[in-house]
Amino acid sequence: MDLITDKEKIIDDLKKELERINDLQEFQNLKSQYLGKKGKIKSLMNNLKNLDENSKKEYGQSVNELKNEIGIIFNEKFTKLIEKEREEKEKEKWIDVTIPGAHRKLGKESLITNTRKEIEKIFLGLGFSVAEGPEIENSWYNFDALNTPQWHPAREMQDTFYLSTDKSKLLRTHTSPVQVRTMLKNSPPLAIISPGRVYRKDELDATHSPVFHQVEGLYVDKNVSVSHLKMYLEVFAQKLFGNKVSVLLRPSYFPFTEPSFEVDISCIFCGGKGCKVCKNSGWIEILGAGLVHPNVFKSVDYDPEKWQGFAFGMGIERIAMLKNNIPDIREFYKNDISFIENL
Ligand code: FA5
Repeated sequence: MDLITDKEKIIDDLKKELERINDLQEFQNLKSQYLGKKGKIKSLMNNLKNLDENSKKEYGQSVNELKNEIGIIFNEKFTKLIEKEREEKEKEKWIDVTIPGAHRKLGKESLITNTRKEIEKIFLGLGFSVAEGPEIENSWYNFDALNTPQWHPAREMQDTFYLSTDKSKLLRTHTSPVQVRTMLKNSPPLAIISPGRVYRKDELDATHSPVFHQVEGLYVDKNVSVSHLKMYLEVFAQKLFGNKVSVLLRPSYFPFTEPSFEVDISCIFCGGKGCKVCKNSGWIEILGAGLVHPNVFKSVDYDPEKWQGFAFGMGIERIAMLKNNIPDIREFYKNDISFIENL
């Protein structure tokens, strides 16, 4: 047997076979075909017994050399396969940091919050501070202390959600009870605004909602008159709607103010000439106001001979509708994404 010729062929064949191998399982199978118990090297060794003593040593050495060479070839391939496997795993984990990120839609402030903040900012700039009160209110704060005892017909002006059969607990119908709470806690003079949610048994339509938001204003000092009220409201309206806006006070009635007014601004759509929005009157109503009634001062232990004040209350939704040309209050509560996005 010419082992040298055989050796070259064996190595050639092995290299060709290894070229085709791509995974470790196939590699192990091939390795045992060469180096395993029943492998090629083993069967070459088995030939030893047929050789005479002189040839045995040389043959044995030659097979061992072949075995070592094959071992080196398998080790080289093994290193390549392991490297290939590592690269593949790396590729699976690879992140392309240059790909633009997925666009996440960011939420934005609701128009009601936005309008509330705008109103707050104006009054904070005029020296007012912000006060808050509870939405579940005691009827004394919501009505009695505001000169509206239980027998008073004005209680019917605001259709109330009562929370107890004796009508002592209710959902506040306006932000005016915060006036009472603030005056009970603080001595005059004071200037506050109070934003918040209010509730009324009103049918939902284009301009009414059973839940809506108001901003209350209260100013108490000595010698306060209607001209102070008008001046503050004019500054407010001009900051909110523009310098050309003028303010009109129309006589009205609220039990907690005397005199009382409905306050209009000149129509922001036609400049006062008359249009569909202002029903050709040239004026748009934005809030209720008046001088604090002496009985309200008495219920919080302020001396009405010494102190005067003005108060006002506006609906935030109505202001936001005017400013943003929204024809229907129900838009605020529909959660229609195109309405929200376009604001
Ligand atoms: C009041 O609630 C008085 N507390 C305001 C006030 C305060 C007057 C201090 C004098 C002194 P009125 O009921 O008019 O007033 O409501 C005030 C504003 O709330 C209205 O001008 C309107 O803009 C808004 N409003 C009233 N009812 C609703 C409703 N159902 N849905 C949305 N907005 C409403």
